[in-house]
Amino acid sequence: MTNNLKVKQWVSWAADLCKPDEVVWIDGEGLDELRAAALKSGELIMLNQDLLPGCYLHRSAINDVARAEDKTFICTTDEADAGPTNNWMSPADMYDKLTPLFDGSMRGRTMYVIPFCMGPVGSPFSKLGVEITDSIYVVLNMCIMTRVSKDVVKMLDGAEDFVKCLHCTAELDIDKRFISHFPEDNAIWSINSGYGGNALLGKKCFALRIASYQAKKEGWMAEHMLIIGIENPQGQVRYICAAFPSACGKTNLAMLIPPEIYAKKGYKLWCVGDDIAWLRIGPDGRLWAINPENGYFGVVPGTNAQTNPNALKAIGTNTIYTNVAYNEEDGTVWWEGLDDNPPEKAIDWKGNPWNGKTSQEKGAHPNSRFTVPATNCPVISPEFENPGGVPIDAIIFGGRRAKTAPLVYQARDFAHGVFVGSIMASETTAAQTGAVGVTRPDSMAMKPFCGYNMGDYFAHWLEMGKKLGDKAPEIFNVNWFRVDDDGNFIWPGFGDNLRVLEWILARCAGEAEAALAPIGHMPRAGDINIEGLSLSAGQLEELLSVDKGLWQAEVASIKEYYKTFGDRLPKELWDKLADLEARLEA
Ligand code: OXD
Ligand code: MN
Repeated sequence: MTNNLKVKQWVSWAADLCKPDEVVWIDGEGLDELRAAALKSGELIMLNQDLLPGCYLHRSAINDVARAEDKTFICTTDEADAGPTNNWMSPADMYDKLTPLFDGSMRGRTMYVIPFCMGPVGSPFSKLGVEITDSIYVVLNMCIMTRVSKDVVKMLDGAEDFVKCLHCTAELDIDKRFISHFPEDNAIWSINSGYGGNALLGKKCFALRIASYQAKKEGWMAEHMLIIGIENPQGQVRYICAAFPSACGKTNLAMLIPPEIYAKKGYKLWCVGDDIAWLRIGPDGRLWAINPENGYFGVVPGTNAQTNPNALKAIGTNTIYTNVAYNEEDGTVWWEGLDDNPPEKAIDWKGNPWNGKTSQEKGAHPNSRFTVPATNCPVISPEFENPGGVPIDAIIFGGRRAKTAPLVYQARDFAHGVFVGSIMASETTAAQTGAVGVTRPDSMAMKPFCGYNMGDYFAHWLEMGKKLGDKAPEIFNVNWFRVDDDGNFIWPGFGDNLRVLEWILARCAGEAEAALAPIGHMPRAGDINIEGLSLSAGQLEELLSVDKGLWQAEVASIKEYYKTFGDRLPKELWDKLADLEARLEA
């Protein structure tokens, strides 16, 4: 328990409202007792401790398996401050709506209070939060995904500011599910969901939505980006941030294994983070990044010894699996894309008997997840805990686009890069509820996560670029998901993405050639190393081709998208769009 009067008052206010039987403070110790209670209640299932030490399985409610964007709100006094990409309700109306739902919601249950730190303890980048929840699953996940310790409690004692995160699983009633953010009050209220992105409030809710609002006010950036270091054969490590929409391979890229020809030369990859970056201008005027999280909450299906061997190693110990299949024969887990040998005697993610050899149903939900400590990653960067973060050479944007975007292109300058990020679009995935495979705008991969008007967010990016001046990172766009006329992915992806990163870093160092295309600088086919790949020169040409007709249609849809921001869209972006249109016509 803390000495911080503000925290104590807020916790006692929440206890008066939710009326739990008891209040338990969490400082990262004594978690075995909580695990034992969760095993007893069935909230957790113990996996084979010889094969998967410290690993457990959780099955969520069937209606609660992904982020609920239609139930996610940004509650600002002025509707225009939430902008056209967010659902909005006034703070007063939302508090009125939610207070009766929270009233007595923890009767007969325990209220857990979790002080947590986003970012390395003691880092000038880091921020504190306190999550109140009635779910042991949430407590155990928060203790992996954020820093929870006695040191954090001590930090909280003297803290002026903390984010108030109130969560209750309640009845898991989908019609009463709300994930509400109050940026002006530093507060989050989430009810009727236990899914990670809706309930682990340090993650999307705080580290992106509330933090992006704080970042705009305080002059830094909170982004949906992985952070990696690439070590060259001379032992120099250079860092890249990359923004991709949910379930588009960020965790795979963050832990990639260099292809053999690169590994032999001595290239190595270091993972700083797989999902979120907080970026500040450092004393040297460059952009520096930390990963505010302490673990990975990754998509399980498709993870295997080829796609992500490092993740597979990481999730062999101390991992919470959510919604994968349970192998009754040996007490392990299985998911689609793990191997060709699904168990015959198993339980699927819904809790039903399942035979992986004969069943038509999936054993694991497409958005089933692992929660694993960052330090489990075999290629965790030695800089992971560095309070000053790492300096960023390049920022990459990327979506899932079947045809339009080429494998890679480079923005002409930082402001043009802001334009490139703003026009990002991607096909939806299972990480959010709703239809999968629908192309929608997803500027900077932040559409579901920006806690304020995205027009103002673009202006903030442009402003940061001006402050960074000639120290600004170079900006690129990549697309690993181009398909041929038969619908097959052309680019091999995974570890081979390093080939594209090599060109990107060479461009940053002024060591690689490019051709100027209407959309930006592009490698010529010979500039990407395809040695050892079964990719023909023709296929590489196709990957790098820019179809004018498709881009002209793209310009038309960007115009419609931009119009939704009205006068909050910076004029500079309209100018860049006009410029693109003119270049396409030229
Ligand atoms: C995630 C997401 O869980 O983006 O990281 O949905
Ligand atoms: Mn994400």
